[in-house]
Amino acid sequence: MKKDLSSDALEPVAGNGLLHRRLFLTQGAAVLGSGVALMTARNASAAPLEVPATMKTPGVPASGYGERSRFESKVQRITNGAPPTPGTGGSRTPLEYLEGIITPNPLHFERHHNGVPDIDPEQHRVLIHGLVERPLVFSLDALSRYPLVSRIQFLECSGNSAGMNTPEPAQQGAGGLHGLVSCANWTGVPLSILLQEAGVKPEGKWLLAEGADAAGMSRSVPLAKAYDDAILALYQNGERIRPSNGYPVRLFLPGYEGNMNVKWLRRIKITAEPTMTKDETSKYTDLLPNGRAEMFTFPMGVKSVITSPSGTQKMQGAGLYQISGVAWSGTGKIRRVDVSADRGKTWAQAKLDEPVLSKAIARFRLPWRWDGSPSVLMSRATDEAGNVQPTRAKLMADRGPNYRYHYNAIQSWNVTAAGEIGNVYV
Ligand SMILES: Nc1nc2c(c(=O)[nH]1)N[C@H]1C(S)=C(S)[C@@H](COP(=O)(O)O)O[C@H]1N2
Ligand SMILES: [Mo]
Repeated sequence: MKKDLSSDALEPVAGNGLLHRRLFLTQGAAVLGSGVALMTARNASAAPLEVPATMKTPGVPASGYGERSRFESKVQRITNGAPPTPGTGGSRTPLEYLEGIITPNPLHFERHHNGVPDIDPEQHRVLIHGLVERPLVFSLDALSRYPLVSRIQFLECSGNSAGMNTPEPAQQGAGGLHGLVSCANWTGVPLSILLQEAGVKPEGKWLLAEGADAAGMSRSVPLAKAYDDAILALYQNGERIRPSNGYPVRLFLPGYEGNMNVKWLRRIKITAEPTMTKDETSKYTDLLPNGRAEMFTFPMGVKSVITSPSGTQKMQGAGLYQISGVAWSGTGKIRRVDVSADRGKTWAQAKLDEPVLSKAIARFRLPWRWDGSPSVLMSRATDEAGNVQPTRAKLMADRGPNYRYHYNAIQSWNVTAAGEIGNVYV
């Protein structure tokens, strides 16, 4: 039976004013517009709008390479002060300023171990050697002639959200805390094609990937991943990869921890065993409470964060809000995201924007009528394999006080009666 939206659509479905996600369907949106003052549009007065100056003089001409509006210049990648050594460190995606699922290239997060090399694509070569029948060397031109594949997928540093293990919650926004994740349309050559051409010997089980930066950053990757969905990426959101993201070619391993996605790729060596490079033994290992350490944690866990409203922002008074955020999983698609406004006591299922893609960021939304009282907002993602994002308390209890890498716990935003929003541990 068809439900009459106007009669019950504004009944909360979970504690503290969470409304049903169907309000975002066309009919529901009309209810929102008519039945409730959205408080965003002011009543129009009878007088016509003034003719603005932009209608009286021609605008600037077309340009060779586009710029955003000068009024958007505050939207910047986030850096936490100068790094200890020039070239190390990185910058985070300002998640709270973005919408949809794609990270614009100039705002894709960066992580460099020894700066961004200035590589001439004419001179650059990629070597495939080691346990192969035919060692091969590729120019960029040669690589571009293979059949290309294009996929929208996220990339996340395994050190993302490591700031969540401080004793007191750091007061930063969504990007400052969790912005070592981005999502782009990556286009490149399937690595499987190149490996078949080189002819991997039966003993070959792993590969070593090495970058052409001053860090000589290198990681071991199981060959199963290389044959599955690994690509040598040449394009990022339709244009050549940015220097900071690996120009002219990077290894892209969908869903795997950021570090393995070797930028400025120059060499792939087929090996029987992992090489145990400095980059995989000195970092990215998780020391557990029982004294054992886990290494080679490859797929990133299921995770989400509410980006609006979120830390450092301010509520604009009681009324109707749209909760919006991002969710992703290194295992596959996001199946659902649930949202709580009462510190996790009750939950309501959020609407997921289409398309929901495998190993990509998914955008979720839920209407919320805030009554102006103190609240705690949380989002909990579930992926198609049934993995559920854990609470921070559970994750830290299971993984112990040293846990920093691969942090994927539920983020909680505290909302005070004054409308201040802050990071809180739950
Ligand atoms: N050659 C090389 N590859 C690299 C790195 C590096 O410093 N050098 N940083 C790694 C780390 S730790 C991460 S999280 C990702 C970051 O990719 P991005 O800078 O494109 O976001 O690249 C990885 N690949
Ligand atoms: Mo990283």
